[in-house]
Amino acid sequence: MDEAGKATRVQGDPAHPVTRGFLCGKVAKYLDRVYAPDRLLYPMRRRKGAPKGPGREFAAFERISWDEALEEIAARLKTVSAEFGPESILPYSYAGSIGLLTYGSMDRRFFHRLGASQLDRTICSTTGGEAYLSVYGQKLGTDTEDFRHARLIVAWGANIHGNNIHLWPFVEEARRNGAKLVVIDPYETRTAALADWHISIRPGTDAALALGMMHVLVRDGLLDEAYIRENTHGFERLAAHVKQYEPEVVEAATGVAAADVERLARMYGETQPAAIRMNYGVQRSENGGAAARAILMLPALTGAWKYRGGGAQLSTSGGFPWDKAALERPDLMASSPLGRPGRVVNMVLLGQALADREKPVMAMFVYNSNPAAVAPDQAAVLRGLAREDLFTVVHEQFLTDTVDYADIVLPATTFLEQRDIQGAYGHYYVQLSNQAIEPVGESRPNTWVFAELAQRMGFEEPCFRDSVDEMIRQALHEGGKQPKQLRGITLELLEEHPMQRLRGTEDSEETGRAWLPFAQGPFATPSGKIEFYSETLEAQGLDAMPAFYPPKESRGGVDKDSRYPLEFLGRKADNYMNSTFANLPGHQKLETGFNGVLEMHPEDAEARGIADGALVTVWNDRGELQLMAKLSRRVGRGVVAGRLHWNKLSHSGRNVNLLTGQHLADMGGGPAFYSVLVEVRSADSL
Ligand SMILES: Nc1nc2c(c(=O)[nH]1)N[C@H]1C(S)=C(S)[C@@H](COP(=O)(O)OP(=O)(O)OC[C@H]3O[C@@H](n4cnc5c(=O)[nH]c(N)nc54)[C@H](O)[C@@H]3O)O[C@H]1N2
Ligand SMILES: Nc1nc2c(c(=O)[nH]1)N[C@H]1C(S)=C(S)[C@@H](COP(=O)(O)OP(=O)(O)OC[C@H]3O[C@@H](n4cnc5c(=O)[nH]c(N)nc54)[C@H](O)[C@@H]3O)O[C@H]1N2
Ligand SMILES: [Mo]
Repeated sequence: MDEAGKATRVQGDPAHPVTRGFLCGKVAKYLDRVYAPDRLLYPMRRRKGAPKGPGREFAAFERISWDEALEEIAARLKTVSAEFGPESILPYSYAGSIGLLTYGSMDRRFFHRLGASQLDRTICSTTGGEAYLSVYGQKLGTDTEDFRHARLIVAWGANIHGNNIHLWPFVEEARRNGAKLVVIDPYETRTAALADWHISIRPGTDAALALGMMHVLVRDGLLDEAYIRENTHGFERLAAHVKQYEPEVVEAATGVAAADVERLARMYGETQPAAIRMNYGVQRSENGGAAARAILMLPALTGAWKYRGGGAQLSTSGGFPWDKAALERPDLMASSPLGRPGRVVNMVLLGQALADREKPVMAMFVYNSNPAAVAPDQAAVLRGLAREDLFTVVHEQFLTDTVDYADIVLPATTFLEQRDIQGAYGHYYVQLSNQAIEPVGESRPNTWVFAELAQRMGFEEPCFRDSVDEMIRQALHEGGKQPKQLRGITLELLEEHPMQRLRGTEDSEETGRAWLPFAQGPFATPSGKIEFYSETLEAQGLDAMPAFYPPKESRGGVDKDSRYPLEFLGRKADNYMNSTFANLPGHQKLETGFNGVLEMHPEDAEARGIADGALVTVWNDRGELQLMAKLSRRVGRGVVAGRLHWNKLSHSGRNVNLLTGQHLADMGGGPAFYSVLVEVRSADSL
């Protein structure tokens, strides 16, 4: 920080055991964001007569004071609630700056007390999350720091180098000691390009590959029988079930040669420790829950969990037993005008929700999210956001695609301008994230905004006056019985030592033995074991054991003669965070060569008379998008790929989510961003 209180440098903490002082390229340039000339600095109101939608940027708005903004919002929410019922108010938020309080605390209290619709936050991880819980009962996984001990690492739908760079040094360390890295991805990511073996799989067919691997493991006895006997449920039925997934059957489904299925299974079954890094790529698919379940069962068959550096990691978030009830206060729903919990709206189905006339959404409050760019079926979403009878508030750092549709815009702080507490989904440390600088301009944190609004709504519960520090203490169960993982972790301790390992996840000092999450039971599942067979899912009408069905919207799907023969991957950019950073020149420069581009296999391009660099139209029933063709063997035949960006910075004013749909995955209500069919033509042909 300089004398004027301006931050001058963002750096990693060299003492952090996972990140060890280095930052990803996006955050290393974070000050570009904090002090960007186009940052939102004060509240604004849409000018009378200025239509909703892109094009006018700041000219669409006039500056107002916080008082005016909050008064107007409170007044509008009261009228909407009185006229249409409180459930016609919809909060819309996702991760934003990822701190616990910023993610969900005062905001949840506010909407619970209001009686608003509840948002089901499914857009990222709920499909895989439910899959994980159905098998293991808790979202724990191989410690990031332990990947260095692996002899085999399988990155399964996980772009480690692009999206999860802090794991990469541990992968490199393992490889220096002789480990092999295998990547299973329909796209040749940076990770795949660096791997020992890239298996290019047809999108949405991972369940077949995992079941085929099980087939080989069972057939050839590459199993840890003692581990299976002691720790798992339903093995006999699983063994019978996987007989049908012969390598040739798997080849036909996945495009992975039968010999490669054999080789992968043998490699996996014969190498210990073997670690699978699954990220959320696999589960963004119609059949994604089943695929995640099947993959996650592999280490239970080989007993990989017994070895340091073995097992699997999807997320470690289940290790953090925050007091969510104290933070979010769901009990307040009972004292709302509704007197009961509000209806639940799946955030993936925003387009539908905004078009619903029976149970209309009349006011929407967006924070921590940019749905105009990140939600699927963009045409439906934008149609909804453009409704003149919808009152929209957006709390943001920048004039995003969503802000273009706002009635009231509120400026938000960045993580440097507020205090928060953080868990993780790739490690096991609780962290205090301190405020480094004063809020820039008139920006304010989420917690402040909802506390202020609560006062203006006349909410009298004392919890609406809780300070940030009080909420941090509540999250830690301070003053109550702390769960063993958080025992002794208090705000005072964090102020002194801002990073605390979750208790009980440390290696034993006495025996020197490693802490391993699933080396033995009991497990938090109904049977107390790892569930190959799930009676719980069966009772819900789902498959008791994972099975493969080709996604309906895929080349192998029901509509084989589809007018749309190409599978489309609308992927994340390596240098943005979903849509965050996409507006910053420095980040755009890093992404050079990929902005507004459609990657296409040369043979698919040739068949359509498309040359490298040509402007092409990519379309399906949901819309059409103009992109620049980039002929590339990063994608296989039959697959094309584009990347997330801001709509208004894209050639046709729309991004890849114009092509994605509101169809859901098989579990958890998650999106099927990667089950999308399209056709491509040269933009000047008809
Ligand atoms: N640079 C960067 N880092 C990020 C983000 C970002 O936007 N940019 N986003 C953050 C967020 S919110 C998340 S959730 C994580 C997600 O991190 P990841 O889960 O790694 O994210 P994705 O890029 O969605 O998916 C990973 C890979 O899955 C591949 N894939 C698509 N379909 C299939 C399939 O059917 N089978 C298989 N095997 N692979 C498939 C994609 O091509 C992609 O390379 O990353 C975080 N980190
Ligand atoms: N096609 C396609 N679509 C996808 C994905 C994909 O891979 N492909 N990935 C999906 C995934 S995994 C995810 S997680 C979602 C992410 O979707 P979003 O959560 O909407 O993610 P971002 O695009 O990063 O937008 C977050 C916004 O919050 C703002 N923000 C940051 N911090 C704060 C804060 O403290 N307060 C407030 N009020 N605002 C803040 C940022 O400025 C940013 O504009 O996108 C999904 N959409
Ligand atoms: Mo995500």
